[in-house]
Amino acid sequence: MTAASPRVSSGAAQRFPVVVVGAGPAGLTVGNVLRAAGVGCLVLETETREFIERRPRAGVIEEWAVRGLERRGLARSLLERAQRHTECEFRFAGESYRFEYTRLTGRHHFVYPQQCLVTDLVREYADVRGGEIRFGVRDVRLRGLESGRPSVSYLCPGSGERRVVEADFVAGCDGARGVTRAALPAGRVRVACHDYGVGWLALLAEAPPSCDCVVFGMHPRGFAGHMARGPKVTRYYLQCPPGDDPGNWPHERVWAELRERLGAVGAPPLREGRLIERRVLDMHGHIVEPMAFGRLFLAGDAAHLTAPIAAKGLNLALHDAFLLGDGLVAHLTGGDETGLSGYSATCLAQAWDYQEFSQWLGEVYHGTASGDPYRAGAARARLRRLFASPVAAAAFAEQYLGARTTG
Ligand code: RFL
Repeated sequence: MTAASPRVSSGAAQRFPVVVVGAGPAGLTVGNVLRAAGVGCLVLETETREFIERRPRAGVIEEWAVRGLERRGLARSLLERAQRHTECEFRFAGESYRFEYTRLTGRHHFVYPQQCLVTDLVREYADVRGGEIRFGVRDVRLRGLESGRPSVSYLCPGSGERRVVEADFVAGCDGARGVTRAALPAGRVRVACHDYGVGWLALLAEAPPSCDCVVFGMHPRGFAGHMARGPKVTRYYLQCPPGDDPGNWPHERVWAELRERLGAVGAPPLREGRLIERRVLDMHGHIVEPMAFGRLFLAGDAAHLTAPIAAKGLNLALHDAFLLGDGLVAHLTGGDETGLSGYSATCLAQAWDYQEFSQWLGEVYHGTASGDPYRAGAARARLRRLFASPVAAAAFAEQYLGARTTG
């Protein structure tokens, strides 16, 4: 061993039926499903518990996903505390247009901050169902995925020792910047990417919502969005150049742009507040095909990154996690391989459906400010159709609210 290489733990490798890499919504849901069925499981996470329980991200959760959590005993707090949203508003050319999707479909959205869901899922997994989770791990590596005995190793946060854990299966739930995706050999995987060519300045304001629903502003200066996150915190988005520096967006400029882009006749004034998050997200998406290799199954953002345009990423992560959790339980407790063998194809159908809708909606949001009169005209036509054609409205509502397309 060289001086630079970490010490390998002297004890025998530990063994768990499933090692889950990543404690986001996907990994924690898989872990909870496994623990509920009495299946042994270890979750590895690079961050601390405090960090993941405070990391703000998504907020819009689709009704089928909440019902899926509820069926698995994971939605108690969410159902008590989440807001129900029944309509959204489009603002363009100085006018506002309400889109009442619950009236059309009978279904609604739940609004519940992702960090609250993660907090609930960690508590249930670790404190209630007795699942093991190791925080702060470093340099996670996967081996032997094509063998019947894969292993995952990592560096311990305290000692710097490398620990090896053997498993029957590995769930790669480590998000878009994780390591498990890279374990799929280059010749056996295809990554399909889409770059929207724009950035979004993602903002969290310490201010109550300015409207009783989600608002989308299509403006020649760029898209702007308003989404409640709770009674005292609101998420806003401003389209900006990709790679823009958040430092270019001081408080006054942010609120002036939001007022301009979300302005409409009769619209209530924006309720301004301190900006507690300000980051630029480059809008792009990708899908990894297939989502499984040997004993490794990818779930959530590790397999498919969906730009937050249509608020689909968390929902897709839950979709995968339900199927993967159920498939692993069926295999490990009853030898039934059906769920795992169909896992990748079923998840990919759903992921492509949501990617396509995000692309369609992205053009509605960004066409107006594209500088291309053709794209701007087409975006206006899409918007007009939503309010002129009941069939177009029903189709939009179905996709906006989301549904499991398969399974
Ligand atoms: P996550 O949540 O990224 O969790 C992955 C976890 O893995 C850890 N990790 C590792 N652990 C061990 N070893 C490694 N090598 C590791 N590398 C990373 C990470 O620390 C993390 O804890 O992935 P998951 O579980 O797949 O969940 C996906 C969702 O988080 C994501 O799709 C959504 O947040 C996307 N998204 C939205 N989705 C919605 O459905 N509705 C929304 O309203 C919505 N709004 C958003 C969003 C994403 C946003 N950002 C920041 C990209 C708003 C924003 C601003």
